[in-house]
Amino acid sequence: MDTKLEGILKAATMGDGLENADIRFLLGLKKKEHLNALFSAARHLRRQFSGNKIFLYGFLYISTYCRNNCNFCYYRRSNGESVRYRKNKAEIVSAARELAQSGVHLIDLTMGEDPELLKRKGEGYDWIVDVVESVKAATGLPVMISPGLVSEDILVRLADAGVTWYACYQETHSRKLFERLRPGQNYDDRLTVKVVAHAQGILIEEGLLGGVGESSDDITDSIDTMRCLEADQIRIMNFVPQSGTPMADWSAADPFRELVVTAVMRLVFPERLIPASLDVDGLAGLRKRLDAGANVITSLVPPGQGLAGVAQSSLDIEDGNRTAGSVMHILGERGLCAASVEEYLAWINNRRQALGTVDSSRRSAC
Ligand code: SAM
Ligand code: MD0
Ligand code: SF4
Repeated sequence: MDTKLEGILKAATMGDGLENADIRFLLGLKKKEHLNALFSAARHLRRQFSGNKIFLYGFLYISTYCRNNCNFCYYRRSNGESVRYRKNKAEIVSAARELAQSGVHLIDLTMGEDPELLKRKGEGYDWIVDVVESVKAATGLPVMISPGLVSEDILVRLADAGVTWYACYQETHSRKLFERLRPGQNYDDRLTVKVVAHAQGILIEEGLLGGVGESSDDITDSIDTMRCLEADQIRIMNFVPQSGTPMADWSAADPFRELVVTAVMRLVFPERLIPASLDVDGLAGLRKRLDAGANVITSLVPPGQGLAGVAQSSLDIEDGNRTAGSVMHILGERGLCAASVEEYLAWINNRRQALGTVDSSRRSAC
């Protein structure tokens, strides 16, 4: 193996972390033998910090209406082709219960920035807060909310309602690329809202899009920002072109982009949560994402309820291939197993204690 690569991986597995120059070097790996060494180092660190335990996240896209026009997104305001629905509280609670009974550790409530809710201002958010409280009461599980950009007073109300996670992905930390992806949206607002959520005691997930024109320097900058934010869960999802959108004719991302960045994230953040999402390549994409060091399986969607995914709005959902039951044999093949809910709650508590010791003023400078 290349001696430089060997040195970087050895230092990372010894817990010495990675310099930005090391990250750029790893992002440029092409040889199968070198990539396999990177993935093996990522799995070594996952084993060291989380054993063989994998967390499972249920996913409910509760409203697919959105006021924004993100160029990569199937549910962008002006896409006449996209499937639009708004689930009511009873439907959401029932689906959440089914997910909880299937063995997931968390319920992720995701939505577009729904104009119907937003025009009702505080009352619209009353509904979201009520849904969070009802899902928590019905399942006893931690809840992640992914509603897009929200104001500080809404985050305070969500924290009071007991929400555990806030997911709001920057996609990129290149302002130029951000504007191309999320035209008309404010880069700083979307970054700062995560700092505000953290200050409210809500754990945050930061996420990137892969294959949208980002450079290795862009990804290195993103990883630096994730360090600065002290993001508790970090991810990259390969971009999936969507019909009816300005990026429909883009070629799909290099499959290795998501895997290499996932493995590099594992080397930089050995103790954090890093998803293997079923929302990009479905169940068929799970093995390689686990082999790259992921320790959470996300986007588990109950069939038969008219629920959609994000990047893959329908893949593997109605045939029941995005359920906790459908991933167990793959975990077994890899010598992995689903964690218990208690182990997931322990991870959250440990993370909160670790955060308590971090100088939070640093984060506002990210
Ligand atoms: N509306 C909320 C928001 O924008 O934060 C939540 C919706 S969903 C969780 C939004 C995320 O899904 C985006 O931030 C992006 O990272 C991911 N996503 C959306 N469309 C995608 C696509 N075509 N390919 C890959 N990821 C996509
Ligand atoms: C996933 N489809 O985990 C979901 C979604 C939003 N918090 C998560 C992108 O892949
Ligand atoms: Fe709306 Fe979120 Fe899609 Fe952007 S990514 S169009 S904010 S649902």
